Amino acid sequence: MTEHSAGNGRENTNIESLLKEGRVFKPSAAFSKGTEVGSPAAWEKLRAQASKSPVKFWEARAKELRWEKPWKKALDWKFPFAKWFVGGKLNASANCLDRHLEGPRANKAAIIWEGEPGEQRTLTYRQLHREVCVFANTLKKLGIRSGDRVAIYMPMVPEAAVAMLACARIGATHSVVFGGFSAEALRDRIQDAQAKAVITADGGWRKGAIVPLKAAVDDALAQCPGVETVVVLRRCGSVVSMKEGRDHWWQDALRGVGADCPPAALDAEHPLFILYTSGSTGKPKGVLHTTGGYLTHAAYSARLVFDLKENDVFWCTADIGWVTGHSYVVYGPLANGATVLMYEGAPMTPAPDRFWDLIERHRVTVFYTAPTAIRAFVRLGAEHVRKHDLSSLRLLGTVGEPINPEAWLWYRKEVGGDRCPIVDTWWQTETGGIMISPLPGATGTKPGSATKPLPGIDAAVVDKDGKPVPKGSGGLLVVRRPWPGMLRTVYGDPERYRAQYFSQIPGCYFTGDGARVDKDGYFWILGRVDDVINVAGHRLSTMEIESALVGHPRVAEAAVVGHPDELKGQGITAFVTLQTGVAAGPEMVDALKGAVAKAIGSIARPDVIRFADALPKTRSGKIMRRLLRDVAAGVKTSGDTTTLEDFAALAKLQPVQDE
Ligand code: 7RM
Repeated sequence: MTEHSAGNGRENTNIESLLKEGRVFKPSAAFSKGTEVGSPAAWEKLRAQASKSPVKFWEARAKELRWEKPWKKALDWKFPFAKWFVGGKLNASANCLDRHLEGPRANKAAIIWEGEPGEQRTLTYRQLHREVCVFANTLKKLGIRSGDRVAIYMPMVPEAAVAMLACARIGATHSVVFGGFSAEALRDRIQDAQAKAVITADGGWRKGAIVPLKAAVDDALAQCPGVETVVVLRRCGSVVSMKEGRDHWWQDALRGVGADCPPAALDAEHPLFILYTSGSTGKPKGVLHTTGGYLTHAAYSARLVFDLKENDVFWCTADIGWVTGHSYVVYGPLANGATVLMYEGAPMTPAPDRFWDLIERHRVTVFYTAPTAIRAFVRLGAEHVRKHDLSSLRLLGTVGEPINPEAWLWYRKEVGGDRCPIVDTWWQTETGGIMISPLPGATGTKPGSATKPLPGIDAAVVDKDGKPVPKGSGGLLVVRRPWPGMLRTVYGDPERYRAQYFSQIPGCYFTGDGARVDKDGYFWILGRVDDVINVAGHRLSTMEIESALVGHPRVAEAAVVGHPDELKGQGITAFVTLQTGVAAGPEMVDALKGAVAKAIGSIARPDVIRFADALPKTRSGKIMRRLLRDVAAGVKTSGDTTTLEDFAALAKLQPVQDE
């Protein structure tokens, strides 16, 4: 099967002809009727308004939030540093909680949660508010103050959202670290953010086993003297060690703590969170987001793109350790007073129909997931989906990587019953919220295209000089004007912020993605043009993996590239040169994979390790990645190889059988 085929041959033929037709899927009149932006004309009106006076447009969106004090200046733009809603004061947790307690939403479900083993809990807005207030007071009691950084390393349980919102309530900046990251990755992030406290759990359930989160925290903290306080949620009941004076059980710490906790009135530019993401160079970057602009963008995009209504049950399957979990599990939907479903565990546990079972039982109406998950479901077969009544669904979404049209069409037919629009949403950790996406009641969709920039977002495809490329040609995806949800800096490293995002294309924010725009103005994302690879929707830096490999005492040199993978989008191939005299073999393969998992986490474990006597290099000593990518993809090498320092190197590359 090629990367872009799925299902049986007959289905494929139909899909092929369907794609050739260039069919546009228009929203049904019934769907459009109930939406805020319900026609191409309404969309165009909004877009025109936004491009005529973008700052005014965003001010109107910001006014939909609750402010303690109005701003004096909507945008202060000193390239490449932006400040939005300067002088304004607000609190993100008050916008997500207190605001909804005044009307009928008070007793509406905010979070419906299901643990992997099957436990269920529902927290109304009033209950969630109370939990956040008590926990915020607990953090204060433990010495956490406004401006402190707090690392959150939690499973997908309601307390993860409580921890984030409690930090936001008192002005502590949270830095959520994905629970799948290793102790070393956690340590690096804690150190870089200079976190003073860590909020974690004894463990979390995944694939029927306990992920030992607290043990990883203990390992990490051996090298983080700055951490004074650890709060540990008792989730699994597993045995963990507790360090006297430093570690506190969550459930014990909040005993006797009151629920009266007025939200701190914070500057619009107060740092709300840091989230680490992989870039093309060096260690992960701490992407910094602030309060007013981020929340404006998250709330506006959640409402328009997901068409959130009072009766919706919105399920975004992302972990809170990723930006998608920040913006579309927590801040975006809760700012809109929506009901979110939160699920702790793996999609195939205990059976391949777990997701569909969840949708059926909780009557999920809007479902947002990753193409890699959809491809895994395609492979398992539609019978698991068909066992369930998914008639509650009315809208589907995807995020994280390009979706191949076959998976898109399967999603639409098998999950959406041919009745639900699909929103393919393009955005990044750095952008804070969705940037390019259909509006479901207005935009005709083409399978595989994220369609058009949201009103207010000035995205374009340009060449290296920043000049727009002709329609239909590939180029670099940039954003030409600041937007409220944009990152403000790389934490502690403004120069890196400038170099990474604002120095490559004159006057623009550079996304790192390639794209093309078709004759109808639709954007087609072509993937990363830098050394970032996208494995199952997870962003990984080839350099980080390389540095984990060369950290092994027997490794002389390593080069990591992505190869096409039917399921994960990209897989990881590592080319390794060992120290002289070290034998390559299966033990070495295991040792190296283990070294990467230890340094970063299992998500970064290479699929294939290939040993070489020498890596192919240019005269200036640069590893020829393009060539290695071709080798890894199993295709004949193309292009010019005359700059190869060692022609023999290519011939010597030996595949080592894997798994
Ligand atoms: C939200 C998120 C960002 C990178 C981005 C792209 C890729 C994300 C899409 C997509 C094609 C999409 N944040 N990407 N969404 N590619 N179509 N709809 O994923 O920071 O982790 O990754 O993901 O390459 O630059 S992220």
